Amino acid sequence: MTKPDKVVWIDGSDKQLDELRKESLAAGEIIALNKEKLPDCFLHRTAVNDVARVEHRTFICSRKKEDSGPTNNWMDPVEMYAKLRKLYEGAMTGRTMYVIPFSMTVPESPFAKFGIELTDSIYVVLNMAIMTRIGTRVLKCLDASKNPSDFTKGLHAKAQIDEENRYIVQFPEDNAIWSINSGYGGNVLLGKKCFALRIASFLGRNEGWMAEHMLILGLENPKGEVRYLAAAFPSACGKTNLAMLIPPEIYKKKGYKVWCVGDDIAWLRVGPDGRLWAVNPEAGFFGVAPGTNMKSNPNALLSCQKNAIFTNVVHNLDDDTVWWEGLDKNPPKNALNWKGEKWDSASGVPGAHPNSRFTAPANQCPCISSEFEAPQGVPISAIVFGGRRAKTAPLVYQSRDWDHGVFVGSIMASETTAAASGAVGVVRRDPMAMLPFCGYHMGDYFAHWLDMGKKIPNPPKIFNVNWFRTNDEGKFIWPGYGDNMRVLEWIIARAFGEAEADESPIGYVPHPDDINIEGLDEISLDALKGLLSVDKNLWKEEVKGIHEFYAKFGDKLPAKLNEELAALEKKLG
Ligand code: OXD
Ligand code: MN
Repeated sequence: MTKPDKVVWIDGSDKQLDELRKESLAAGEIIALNKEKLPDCFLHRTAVNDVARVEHRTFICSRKKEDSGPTNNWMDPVEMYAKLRKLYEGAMTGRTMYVIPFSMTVPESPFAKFGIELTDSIYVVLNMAIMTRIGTRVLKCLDASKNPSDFTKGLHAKAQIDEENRYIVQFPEDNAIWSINSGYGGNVLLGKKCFALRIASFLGRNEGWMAEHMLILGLENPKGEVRYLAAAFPSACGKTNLAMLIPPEIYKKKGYKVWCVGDDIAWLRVGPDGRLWAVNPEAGFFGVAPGTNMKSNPNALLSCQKNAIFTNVVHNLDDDTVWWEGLDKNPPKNALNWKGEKWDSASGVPGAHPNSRFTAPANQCPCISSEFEAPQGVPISAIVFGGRRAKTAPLVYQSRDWDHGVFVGSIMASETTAAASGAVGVVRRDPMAMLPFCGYHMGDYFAHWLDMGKKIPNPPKIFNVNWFRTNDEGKFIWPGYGDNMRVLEWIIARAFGEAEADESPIGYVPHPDDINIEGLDEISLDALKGLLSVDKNLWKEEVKGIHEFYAKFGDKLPAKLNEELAALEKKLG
């Protein structure tokens, strides 16, 4: 259909990848960076009209519309295939098609799922080589696999990068992904959002497991025990930062450490011991560059100092390094912006695109967990949901049980703008942070969560956090970053029955004394009390919003969630 001039199988060898880098350099698709300062790093610029995921052009083409649900775009698969075939027809003429066998999680893991991505972009091959396991090693495991649903077919063509004909389409019943007219990561690295979330969430429901938009981290205590949690936050709420958190000095002195298992996606299954076990299906980080610096996330920055690909950042021409807003206070003088134009930092126009990215191998992260590639994954003791709320949600609360926890996840919301002087931003409901990534009807997805609760003899405890409460001047009250460790400590202690809590209408909240604020000068006990308080009037307003949101799902909304909402209303009085 695509009629490439040449077909190249990707074997995953360094030799082949090196040759592809050379070809990509010669074609001007990537730019080599400073060999001493950023060894084996490259810069890429996407087309200016192709810089982010395109939710309005993303489709879940299940055979029946009601299986896609009210939160996804849908088109009849027969119609969609016909429409796309026309666009793919001859799209690779004059180009090479690369055949990338890839695996999500280590191919030898019993949880591994495999895919082939066909693409006409070397940039995609080079990124997939960082973000997934690729090549001959994968083909061997794919050959040995007996389950047809272990294999997903991915097709990507850049075509003309035409916005009007850009489609990111999942066909869940066919295990197929077709992406066309984009070259931007989230749309074209098919292992990530398209497969590991949209297709995998559908497979997980059929097979009794879960694919979630969650980071995974291990918290090591001074006794050397490591306890794991998984946390879901909407895009741009600091998941990568939390996954690689550096504990405050007082914790470091006592011997606490945080280990990163994953920063974006978790696949969760019930283990033989009755606990929920998580693997990170990815092999790398595709992180947002702006705002990443030695204070906000040194581990992320250190991860991308070699073998990394930078997309849409500033190019410092003096020494062939890269820069972005928030990296440091010294923007380069002689530089090109993300569009490749001469750039003057004094102009006030940002040099890097706000969604510019680094792609970096996870095993380069200084705090990568020793269990990062453990085939069975890590046992999860706590699940944490969170969003950006200026007022309503307290710093942390715990659900009463699994079903109530599912309710808490289902009402997740994040504000699109920071609040100023008491005015709150626009709330977008993003259940379990899966709004753009659920590969089937969200009402069925809630039902699957409730079902899973019955299948996990020893389920993790479920929590909600909000690092983003603001004061009357609109300033964040909680310092965030490394100090989030103080909240994680309480969460993990609660998960093991080692900490106290008070009851509130929305769930259990810590008593202010239960959160350690030693060495945290900017937060008084009074401020902490405020952060943990539950304002019944705000929550009554919240309930109205939840009713409206739930109405979307009609009779697909599990009765249990309506009961939880009614119970909340009653508790609020
Ligand atoms: C991401 C996202 O890129 O959630 O991880 O958008
Ligand atoms: Mn994400």
